[in-house]
Amino acid sequence: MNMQTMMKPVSAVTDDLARIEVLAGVSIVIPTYREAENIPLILNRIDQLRQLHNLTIEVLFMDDNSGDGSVEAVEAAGYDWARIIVRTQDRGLSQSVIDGFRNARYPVLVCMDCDLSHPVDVIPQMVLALATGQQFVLGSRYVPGGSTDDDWGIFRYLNSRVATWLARPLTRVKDPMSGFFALRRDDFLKADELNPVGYKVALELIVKCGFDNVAEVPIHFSDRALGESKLTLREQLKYIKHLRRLYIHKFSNAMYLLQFLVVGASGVVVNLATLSLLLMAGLPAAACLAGGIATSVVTNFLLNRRFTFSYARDRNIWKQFVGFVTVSSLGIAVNYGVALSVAGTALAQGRFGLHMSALAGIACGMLFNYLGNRYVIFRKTHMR
Ligand SMILES: Nc1nc2c(ncn2[C@@H]2O[C@H](COP(=O)(O)OP(=O)(O)OP(=O)(O)O)[C@@H](O)[C@H]2O)c(=O)[nH]1
Ligand SMILES: [Mg+2]
Repeated sequence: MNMQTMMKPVSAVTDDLARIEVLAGVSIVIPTYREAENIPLILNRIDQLRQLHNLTIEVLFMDDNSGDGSVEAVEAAGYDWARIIVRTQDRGLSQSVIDGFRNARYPVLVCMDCDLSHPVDVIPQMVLALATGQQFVLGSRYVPGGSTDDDWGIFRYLNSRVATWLARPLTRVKDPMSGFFALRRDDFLKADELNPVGYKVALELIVKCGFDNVAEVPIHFSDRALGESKLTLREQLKYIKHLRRLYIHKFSNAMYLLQFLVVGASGVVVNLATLSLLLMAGLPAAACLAGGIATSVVTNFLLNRRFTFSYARDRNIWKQFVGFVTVSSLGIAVNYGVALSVAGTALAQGRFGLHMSALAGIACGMLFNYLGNRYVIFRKTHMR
């Protein structure tokens, strides 16, 4: 759901906020790494907001041991509602935020960056949205009224858009990559086990808390003026790993099947490539077909163990291999038998005759596996 900017006067917003006692008190969690220069600036902005709306707030800087004067900067600001927690283990942006939420004391949790990219003045709107039934509120760049600084290059824009598009099956919101969001502490505490990697903590929470009512408040996202970006290519690659975890969480069985099919498809390529190599080495057709099958069985096994069924990776690999081959053996036998028979016919006389035979074998082996499972092993029973 998209929330347009509410054109209410400041005093009306303050009154609205005062009425929602259940949500009295906002904990603002700010993950930091080397942001000493920005700390006084953001505290100053938050203080102005606090006074304007008479807000009860606390600010928690979750710092990954920057050692750049961040601790001193928080102390020097002298606000009794701001503190900094220096973390020395399990470093990372998402982990810091989750840690901060666990340490927060108020019923509303807000997360924002320290580099002044996120406008603090939409925080009241976020709190009001939570009070009117929304479960999660994003500060969004991609809803009407939202924007980014003009000097975003095409690469940065595309990067952000592709990342959002990859998350579409997980959530329909327009800006799930945003680092600026609010939710209720109670809902956070009920979340399924959280294990994000990288930067996308809002996406993690939307998926793991199973939120349906997500509001997006338009924001203008300003580029950082001071300090350095920590968003490296390595961080971005972690996103793929994070997505895989979230897809498995949301689509469990379908994801296992999908990965199994992708591995199966890779097996076809391995089979045909091996076949070509053995043919070039001058081996007889029967050996080439057998070699292709054997190699693909091994790569299929290794890839399924590493990706499809990675939860069982710590068990004995040899036992698993024997089990895998046993389960697939009838299909393998059919594959080999059909490939050999086709190879012996006139069909296999052309340039890629043996490859066609191998493909015929693969198709029949797969069909056999499927039919065997569907009508024998997992058949439906009829009860009278
Ligand atoms: N605790 C902690 N905070 C981090 C870490 N990496 C980044 N941050 C903080 O997370 C926020 C977002 O990081 P940024 O470097 O601004 O990432 P970005 O906004 O995607 O990219 P730029 O704005 O271009 O720099 C900032 O407040 C950082 O200080 C980390 O490893 N640990
Ligand atoms: Mg930033």
